[in-house]
Amino acid sequence: MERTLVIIKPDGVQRGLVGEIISRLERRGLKLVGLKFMQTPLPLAEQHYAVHKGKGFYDGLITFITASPVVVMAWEGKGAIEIVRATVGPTNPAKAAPGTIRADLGVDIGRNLIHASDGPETATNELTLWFKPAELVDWSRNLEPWITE
Ligand code: IDP
Ligand code: MG
Repeated sequence: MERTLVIIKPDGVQRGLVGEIISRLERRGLKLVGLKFMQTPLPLAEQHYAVHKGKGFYDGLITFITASPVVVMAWEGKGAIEIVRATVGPTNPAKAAPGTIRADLGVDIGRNLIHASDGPETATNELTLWFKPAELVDWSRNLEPWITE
């Protein structure tokens, strides 16, 4: 079953939106398989956003993501990566469709509340970067047949 990494960024934690964001992913039918609250060490932030190094927003992004604690999660489900990205919405909340997390809860591209892996390879790499194997939990939900055919 597919797994994806989701981070509630410092703005989501500071604004008290942790419950709201988790609730939206839970209600979508995805299964939580990893969860932790942490202050992001600088080297981890730099590794996570290595692909953006050299871009104009990079320094601000690193300062922002390490400024305050984050909630790091692993979510599992059929097509979880795409489903989470669609639930989150596009990078810029100003351009996101209402109904998405970024549109409903945010206004600014530099404060877009949430990170979600953008593909299978990224998901695998990011889950390995943020979680030790033992921190990801295999468990079964009795209602699974009522969510996925
Ligand atoms: P994504 O989070 O939707 O995958 P990416 O393009 O991978 O978007 O960018 C990573 C993060 O960098 C964004 O979520 C946002 O926090 C930040 N970012 C991207 N573009 C800009 C920008 O133009 N200004 C400020 N921050 C940006
Ligand atoms: Mg990205």
